[in-house]
Amino acid sequence: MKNIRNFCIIAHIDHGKSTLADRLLEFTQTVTEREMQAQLLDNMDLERERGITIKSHAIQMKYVYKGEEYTLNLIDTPGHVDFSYEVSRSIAACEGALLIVDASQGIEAQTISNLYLAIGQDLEIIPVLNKIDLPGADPEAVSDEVIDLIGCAKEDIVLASGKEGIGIEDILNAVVERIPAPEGDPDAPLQAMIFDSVYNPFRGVEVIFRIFNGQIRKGDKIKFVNTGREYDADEIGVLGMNQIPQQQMAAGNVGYLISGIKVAKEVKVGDTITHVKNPCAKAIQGFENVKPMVFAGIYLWTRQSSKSSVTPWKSCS
Ligand SMILES: Nc1nc2c(ncn2[C@@H]2O[C@H](COP(=O)(O)OP(=O)(O)OP(=O)(O)O)[C@@H](O)[C@H]2O)c(=O)[nH]1
Ligand SMILES: [Mg+2]
Repeated sequence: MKNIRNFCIIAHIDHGKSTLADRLLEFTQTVTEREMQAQLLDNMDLERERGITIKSHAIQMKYVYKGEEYTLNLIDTPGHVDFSYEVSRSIAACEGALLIVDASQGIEAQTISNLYLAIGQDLEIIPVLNKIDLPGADPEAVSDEVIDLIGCAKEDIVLASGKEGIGIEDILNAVVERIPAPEGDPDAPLQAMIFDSVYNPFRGVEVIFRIFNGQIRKGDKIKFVNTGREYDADEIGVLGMNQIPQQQMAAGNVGYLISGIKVAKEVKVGDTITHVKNPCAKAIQGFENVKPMVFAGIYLWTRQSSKSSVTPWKSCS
């Protein structure tokens, strides 16, 4: 577990999250040159048509840092305010977040509300100034805005351009160095949180989960705590460019589960997966209180916008 990092990418709409995710996938050779296309994780038809992210997308990368291999589970999130709920689910599955800010636009409403969601879940925040290649970029002024907002040091801010591939290695190194490894007990009863689901017409509903405690094996009899429904774990695995089936997965990891569920409504995001025998004592908490955080974020942003100075929030490190 000490070599796992779970992080999401959050920002205001269009500040370049998905493009930066492309560069991370390229740099870590998760995708080949042949497979690469712009905003690769935006794989829904509607996303490609509109050029925006609608659903969160999780993908696993391997990264070697100082001679050690790390497993990085990245979750790209949508920036549009209509999809804040998506973001909140992803945040609950992570220990850290890349907070992307467009260096020509500066901090915007969703920068703040997504930041507050992340802080609400106690995530380590890595601020990234993106699009520094743009002629209108003003990294100095926008750095000051970021420092005012989160109270970090200037050195904590990573300068990047997803378009030009600037700062990509710095981001990966910061992920490994600054985001804590997941905690959890692999020997405890299984406790995993569903943070997304995808309907596949051939395989049924694919449940995307994060394991907090315990282990899950292919073929296990499992139960969703809130709905009380029981299933067989027909297939489990990690999410690379394609799904990579596994025999067993343990605390700290992120993956998918296929268990013959045909109806999307049976899967409740935020629900806890456990074993039928030896179930965990309680469902995972900390999910239901994230929505009020969005409103708190928007409220505070409105207040801050009408004042000239911003209250520092929390140190980045
Ligand atoms: N000049 C420049 N343009 C960029 C950079 N990164 C992204 N873009 C452009 O900005 C636009 C938005 O990029 P996306 O990566 O889709 O942004 P996003 O934050 O994922 O957007 P949503 O998921 O819809 O919120 C696209 O036209 C990108 O080509 C960059 O570093 N420099
Ligand atoms: Mg996107």
